[in-house]
Amino acid sequence: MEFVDPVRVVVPTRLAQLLAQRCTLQMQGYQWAAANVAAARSVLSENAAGSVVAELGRRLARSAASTPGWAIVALPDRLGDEDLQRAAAGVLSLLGRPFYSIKQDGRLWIGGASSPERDAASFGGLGAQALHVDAPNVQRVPDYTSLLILRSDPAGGGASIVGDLQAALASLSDADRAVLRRPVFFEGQADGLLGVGDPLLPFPVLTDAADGGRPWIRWAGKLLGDSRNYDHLAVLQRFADALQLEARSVALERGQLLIADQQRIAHGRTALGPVSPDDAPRCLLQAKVSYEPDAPAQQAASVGAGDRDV
Ligand SMILES: O=C(O)CCC(=O)C(=O)O
Ligand SMILES: [Fe+2]
Repeated sequence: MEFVDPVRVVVPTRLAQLLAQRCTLQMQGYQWAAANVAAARSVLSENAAGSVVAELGRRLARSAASTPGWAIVALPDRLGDEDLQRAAAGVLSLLGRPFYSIKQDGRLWIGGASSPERDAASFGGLGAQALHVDAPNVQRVPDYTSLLILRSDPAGGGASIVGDLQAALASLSDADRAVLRRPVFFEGQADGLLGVGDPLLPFPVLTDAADGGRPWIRWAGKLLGDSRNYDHLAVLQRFADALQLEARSVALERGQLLIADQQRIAHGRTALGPVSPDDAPRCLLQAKVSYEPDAPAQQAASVGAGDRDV
């Protein structure tokens, strides 16, 4: 797998501090409170934030044809943990409405320190995690997912992996695609999730877009290990192999926020290193975003596209 050192979208300290001052972690149900979204967008429409908005739009806007579909946003690592969460939520609001799909004390940012007590391949576990989209088994897959690193793995493991789902799909035969369109696939459970519609089990891996846009690809590496999918194992394996060719690994530091458009990009991680009693473990948080076409970074990209056409 290729290791990449991508360009990071840098949020200047003053801007991050302003976001942390003007926003809270207050929720409205499972969504970040509307007052927070408004406050964040207001801070980011001034204060020389134009390049952050434009850069995020260039990497992540849905309307832009050839964007990578993922970004790493670098917030100042000396901000406190809560300020990082507020500032990161503000950045997410450039793409849509931040929310949580898994209720964990009603917090926007779920997760915490990694632990050997968790299942190795799960959130907060110590093992590798195969490429996947979060919540593939629901009616409305979260549009964007994000991971905020509060502490990287002291043993040097736990790199993030991203893989381009659409590129992998493009390399498959029509016959394989036809199999993936069948609503027969199983992965995990989806009870009690918020903001994502009802559970969809079984589900089609591939759902074409009604409007000719990008299809949804409900992918999780764990599909390969579920005996309910064994009739279609060969096709799943071909997709997994194609996706692996697209996989890139990136090492994230404290204050860095990985954002992935789940319509385009699957994510995962490499295994963490051995846990040591002398070091605090890796600590990371996760929040989702539902796409809003009028969000500032979505708009910035459409303006840019129009400019180029003229
Ligand atoms: O630990 C990580 O880096 C990724 C975790 C994740 O993507 C998940 O649990 O869904
Ligand atoms: Fe995930």
